[in-house]
Amino acid sequence: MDLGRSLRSALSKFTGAPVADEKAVKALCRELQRVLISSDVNVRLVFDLTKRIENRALDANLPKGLSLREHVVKVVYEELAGMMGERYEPKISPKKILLLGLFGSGKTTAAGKIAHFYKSRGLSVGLISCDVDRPAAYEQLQQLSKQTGAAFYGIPGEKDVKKILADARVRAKEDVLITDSAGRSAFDTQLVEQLKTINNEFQPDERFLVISADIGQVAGKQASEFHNAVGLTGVIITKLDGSGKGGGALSAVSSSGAKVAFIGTGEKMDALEPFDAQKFVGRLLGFPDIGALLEKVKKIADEQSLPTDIEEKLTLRTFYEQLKAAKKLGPLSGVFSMLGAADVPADMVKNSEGKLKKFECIISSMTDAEREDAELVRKSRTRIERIAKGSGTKPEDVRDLLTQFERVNGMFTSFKKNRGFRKKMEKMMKGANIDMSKLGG
Ligand SMILES: Nc1nc2c(ncn2[C@@H]2O[C@H](COP(=O)(O)OP(=O)(O)OP(=O)(O)O)[C@@H](O)[C@H]2O)c(=O)[nH]1
Ligand SMILES: [Mg+2]
Repeated sequence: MDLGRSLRSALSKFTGAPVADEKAVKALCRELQRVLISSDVNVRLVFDLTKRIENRALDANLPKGLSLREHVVKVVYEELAGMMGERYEPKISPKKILLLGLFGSGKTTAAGKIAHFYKSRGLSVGLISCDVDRPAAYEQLQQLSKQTGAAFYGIPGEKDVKKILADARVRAKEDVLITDSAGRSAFDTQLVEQLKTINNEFQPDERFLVISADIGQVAGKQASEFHNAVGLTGVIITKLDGSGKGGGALSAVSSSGAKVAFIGTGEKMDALEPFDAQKFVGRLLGFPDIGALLEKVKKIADEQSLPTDIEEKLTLRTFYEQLKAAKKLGPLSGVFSMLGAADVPADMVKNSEGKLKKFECIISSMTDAEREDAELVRKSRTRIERIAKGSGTKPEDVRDLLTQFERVNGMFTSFKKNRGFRKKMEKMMKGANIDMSKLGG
């Protein structure tokens, strides 16, 4: 299970619990400990984090206007972001960048990606091959320069980095120059010596250590070692897409005092982004814009009277109204996890947003009886065909609606017994101006 999924599931257990109290906060903290430790976050960091979350969450002075649930979600988000680091904003200006790191960490790929990054922002870029150890390194970087449209400098077969850099110094006139260096299986004096030579000859503005996320918390130790030896200006964490230890790597680098500059999330040239801890954690938690979401949930919770007779059975009509309500609230998945439901299948969220209009037509072509009982429709091909015809859609569309409905119905059945979820749902429907008393049943 990836980190984001586990974190969302931990949070939704909390937001969906019948009561949000001290006991629930403690259970959430225990769950967070389990999740973070399995992402290889250092145990000490984890305990410090959950201690802070607990203290802040149970602080008697709740911020005005926030319920305990909302407050805790916010605290968890802020503390996680604080643990993962800060935000790097690369200046779009001429500079020299040296990439260094151990074998296979992703240096050469990162050189190509950074070239793409600055090229697509209008600067000219040159790539310099200073990996004099690995025979194919020259061709690999040359290939990436072709792919990204960057200039390429290097001397095939040359073992002296000084000569390569002296040649590049004369010829390379690009705004951004990126030097790729050789890796080694371990941090040793030979590697350090070579890096020092490159450093002297190239005089880079940025010295970025490239680390693969899959080494987890060892990344912190590595960052310190390299920093002490050659002085780092930042760290690039690659392969965050394929590792369950990304949380460990990020938090360890951040606690070592080094700054995470970029993160790599794939093999393609555009799979690199400047690191922004808040954005990163927001995405992990399923709230790309958590501030806005909290605002909305709060607004809805502020609405006073709740409808008294809530119909517990989900019908096609209530289903449709729910989709519509959730859509009004913004990112569907975020809303659902806030309500205490587990992740809504991603494909359904995506689909439902595009299909609302169609669903509306289909449902309006149904008889009252059909709206109340989806089984009537499912069992009858003639009904499906009639509804499709009446709504200007295809029988597949009607069946698609039924399938989506069934999936949500399953979720709904398991959550409707859950008071926390129901209350929120009622408020949400209310906030979206949907009159529950007129719906379904
Ligand atoms: N999934 C994924 N793969 C990556 C990422 N970055 C690099 N890789 C892959 O990791 C492997 C090693 O990448 P390189 O860029 O050659 O690593 P290196 O540090 O230059 O390796 P050496 O020069 O041998 O030390 C390649 O197969 C890359 O495609 C990433 O962010 N995500
Ligand atoms: Mg390489």
